[in-house]
Amino acid sequence: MKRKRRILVTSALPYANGPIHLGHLAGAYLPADIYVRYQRLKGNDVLFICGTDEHGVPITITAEKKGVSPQEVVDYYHQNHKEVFQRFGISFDNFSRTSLRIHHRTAQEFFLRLYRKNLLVTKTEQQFYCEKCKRFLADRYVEGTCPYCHREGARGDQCEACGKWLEPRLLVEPKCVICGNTPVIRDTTHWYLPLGRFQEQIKKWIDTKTHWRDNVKNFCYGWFKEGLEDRAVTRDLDWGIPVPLKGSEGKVLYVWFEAPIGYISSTKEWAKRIGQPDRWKDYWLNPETQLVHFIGKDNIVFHAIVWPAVLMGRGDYVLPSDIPANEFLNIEGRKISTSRNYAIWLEDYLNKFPPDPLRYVLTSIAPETKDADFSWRDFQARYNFELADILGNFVHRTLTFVEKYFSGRVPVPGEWDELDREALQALQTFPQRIGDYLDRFEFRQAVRAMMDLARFANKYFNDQEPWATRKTDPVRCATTLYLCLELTRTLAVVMSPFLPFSARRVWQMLNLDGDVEKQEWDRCGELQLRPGHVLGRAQILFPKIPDEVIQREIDLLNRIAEGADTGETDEQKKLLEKTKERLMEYVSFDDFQKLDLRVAKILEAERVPGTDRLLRIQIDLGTEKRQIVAGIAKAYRPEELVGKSIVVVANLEPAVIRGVESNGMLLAASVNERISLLTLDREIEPGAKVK
Ligand code: B3M
Ligand code: ZN
Repeated sequence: MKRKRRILVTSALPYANGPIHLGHLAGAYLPADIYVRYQRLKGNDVLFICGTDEHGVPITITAEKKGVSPQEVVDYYHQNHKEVFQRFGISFDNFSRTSLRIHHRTAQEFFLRLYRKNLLVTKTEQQFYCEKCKRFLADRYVEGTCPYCHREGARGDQCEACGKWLEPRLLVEPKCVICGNTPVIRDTTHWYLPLGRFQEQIKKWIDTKTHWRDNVKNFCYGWFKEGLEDRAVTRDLDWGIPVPLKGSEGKVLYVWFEAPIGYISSTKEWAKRIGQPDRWKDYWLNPETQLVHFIGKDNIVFHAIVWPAVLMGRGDYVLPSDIPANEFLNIEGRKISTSRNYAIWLEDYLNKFPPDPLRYVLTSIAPETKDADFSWRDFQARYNFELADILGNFVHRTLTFVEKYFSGRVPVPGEWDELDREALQALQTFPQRIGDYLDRFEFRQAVRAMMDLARFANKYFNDQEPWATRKTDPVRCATTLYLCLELTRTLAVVMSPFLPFSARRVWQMLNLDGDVEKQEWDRCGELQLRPGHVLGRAQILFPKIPDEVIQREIDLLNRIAEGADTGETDEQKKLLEKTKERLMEYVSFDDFQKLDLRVAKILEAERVPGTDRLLRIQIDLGTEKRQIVAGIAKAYRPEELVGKSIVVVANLEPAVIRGVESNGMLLAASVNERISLLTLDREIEPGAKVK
């Protein structure tokens, strides 16, 4: 038996100050989730840790700009991140938050430990101070021109253009971001981590990391070349973790000092939750633990240099074994810009499409070694021509063939021929090959190898011509379909890290016991199906996405790029709504008039396959016929709807719900699970306006 490895995987703690977009996913979350799901299937002891980063200037600035408290901002986004990650299938073992007491204590304890070991230096230095706002301008509170690359818009802590980490007072032409005033210089005292003292040790340690990605190593060597300097680990702010020393009122720990400690606090919270409060030590205080930090490239210096220095200074904690940092993701050839809302927000995506297609595409184009570009056309092509035409098609043709000609039971195989032996070989070798890529964090290659197995399977099906052998050589045909079903089963297992939702559906279609997620990766290529086993029903895994649907997404991005649409997500609007609600309870008549409410007659209704809530409804709107999807299947049977006159919002932006296009929304009243459709008091023709 191979020994179980103990692996602690973290994803960068997202700032709880804005929604999650595709760039975040591609950088720190999706690859981590794929890796973790794979390691679980390998039977390794893996723990997946994350949580929201709730301190620091990004949060307070967002709060000030929106006119709400920092607490409201982080409460909202913590919940929001938790939900969207879950909907996207990111399988954290624990999703914590840095505002918890357990984290405050852990971070303060780290600070004190370093302080007592004389590893923190006190210095009085000059900082920008805004006389109008009456405060020191920490980090992003001040903006100006970068002293190194001379580009404008550099923030106090970092220049995004050249990536340099800045000392705020070096900014040229500084401005307070809140009031726009030019700040003055004042003295303030802070604690500094003398990174220079750790340089040799860190460099030696990184020298041993021969397997790290070049981008990460080169970045670090760049820093060593310039020489590491003292870095302040405290700030003058009132939002954050108080410095645990006397006479340090008004000072908090620098967010980048405490946030990585959040990985430890989150592990502690997990251990408590499972009722084994000391279990976190098995990971953090165990030199055998493989500690893997998934991050975006803008976080490299903090994870590969500052954080290891803190851990080395502290002693007895495990150091990171791998830091697979990803480059950036662009959208339709442009840089993502959260301030201009040029992004694709995960929540918006999930309101229109299922998670797996995006998981597939983002992995196929993963920005592993260089920046990557996401485009909707490419998304559609990869979805339609790979997921649907190759993987989905193979599963579907296999299952429908068996349904039709073997009454839905696993056939009895005969002797293997040459092609069968190739299939057996593929079953044996592919899981290993895909796994090797994943172990090396080569996700693009891994997902391609997964698709190659599906490609191979299709070719095997074609070459064996079961539609012909069915009549000429039934045993040959049975053998072929037996192996196709085995290929389907193996595919379900190896696709599950990438496409967990679809893998589960394949498992159901095969009507197999247990969870696909609980299978053994190393044995998933062995023949396991019992002849005679009754299969489930074949379903279409990936219904094609039509051009219009994609065009709408492209148009939306273009409008945002041209400044014609704010591009704000539903949830950003909600947060604003929440604040507005208190001030304004009325909507204007103009606003009401924007809704195009119409009478519609229901022509047909049917369940959306694979859901228990959704109906696909064809309606007559007088001038046109349309399809809408409505979540009323628990309250209405399709038959009882036909012929009813209802009210719909005719100009609601179309959406794809569970792969089905919906062009409008019907109105219904609901209390908890009870639903009552709005119908009409007296007959009136479809298309009549409701006002
Ligand atoms: N909150 C920065 C970011 O979202 C950040 C990471 C913390 S990881 C300890 O880019
Ligand atoms: Zn100011």
